[in-house]
Amino acid sequence: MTMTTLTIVDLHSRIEAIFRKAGLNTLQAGALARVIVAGERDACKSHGIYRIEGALRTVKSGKVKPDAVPELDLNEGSAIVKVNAKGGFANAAFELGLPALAERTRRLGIAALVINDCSHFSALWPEVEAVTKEGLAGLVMCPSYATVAPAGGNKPLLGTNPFAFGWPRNDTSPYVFDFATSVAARGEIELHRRAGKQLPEGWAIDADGNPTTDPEAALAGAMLPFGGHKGSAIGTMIELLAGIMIGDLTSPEVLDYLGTTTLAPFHGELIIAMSPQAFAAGRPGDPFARAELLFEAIVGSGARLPSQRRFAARRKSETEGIVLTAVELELLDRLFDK
Ligand code: NDP
Ligand code: PYC
Repeated sequence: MTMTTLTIVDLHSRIEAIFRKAGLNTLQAGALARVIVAGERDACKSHGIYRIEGALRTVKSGKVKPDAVPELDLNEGSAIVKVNAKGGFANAAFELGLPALAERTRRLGIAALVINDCSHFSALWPEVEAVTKEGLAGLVMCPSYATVAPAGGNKPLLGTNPFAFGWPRNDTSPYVFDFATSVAARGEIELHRRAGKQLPEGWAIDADGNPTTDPEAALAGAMLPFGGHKGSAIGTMIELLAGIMIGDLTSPEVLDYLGTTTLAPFHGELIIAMSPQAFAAGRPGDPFARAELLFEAIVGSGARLPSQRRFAARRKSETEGIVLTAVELELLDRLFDK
């Protein structure tokens, strides 16, 4: 297979140009290009360039505003900072709200950023990593659309509801995990379908509620939560906190609103930031030093830390560039010419 290597900057320019040509303003196009390039750079294909087509489809459908300018509500005196995405993509709204979230967290020890009225299709680790760059721990979550059956149920009522956590570390990459609360992200099912590959067992049920390894049948049926009733409960918590509590749509409501899973979901997002020093104040030991002992013990036991694969891929891309297949390059050309 022919492969082409692009620099991170070149790939960013190409993706940004596709979005600008599709009518996105510079705020929206820049933020989307950053997150999609980050997916390719870190070898997270399920949220890389394959997502561009869906984003463009969503623009064309009118279910996202390509020229939205998000609005920040500082909500002074409160621990809750809000950004209304004004119908645009979540990424530009997050970039707008992050400095206020960081400032508020440093002041109060804990604060939250609520994003409302946004279209969201990306991975959460870029956001939780941005929180750790501020020296803060973070939790990020959002609903999606109803494609996951609760454990023991046979109807898709929950989203794939991603959940990410980050802990800052001195002089090294942060501790970050970020996963769908379904067995796998829906993007993974779609990538299996495109590659003509069967799914591993235990990922999905068909429209009649029977276990299936056929990606088509899984897309027509329901995905399963990770960890049985435990993942199901965490997925439900995300519907409550990042849907109902923030006055935004839950996954079934998103599906009703869109009428399809072929467009990027439209809902809200919740980001909670915490200052480890503020929480540990007055207690023995430095929280960051103590965390390092825990990480050392985990790695020393033979396990790897989450995101280590991703950070290794990032280091490689930063030195060697991002390798794309001929099919991926053709996709970029086709999307620009559309
Ligand atoms: P994965 O199962 O691929 O990975 C989940 C996390 O676990 C990663 O942090 C990964 O680190 C880590 N991990 C994997 N294997 C190991 C291991 N052996 N030991 C330690 N850690 C490990 O994630 P999903 O497929 O569930 O989700 C993929 C992406 O999809 C996420 O980024 C999520 O945000 C996104 N998503 C977005 C949605 C949305 O609505 N916007 C909906 C659902 C998912 P590493 O990367 O280093 O392997
Ligand atoms: O991969 O499950 C997923 C997903 C849904 C919305 C965005 N990503």
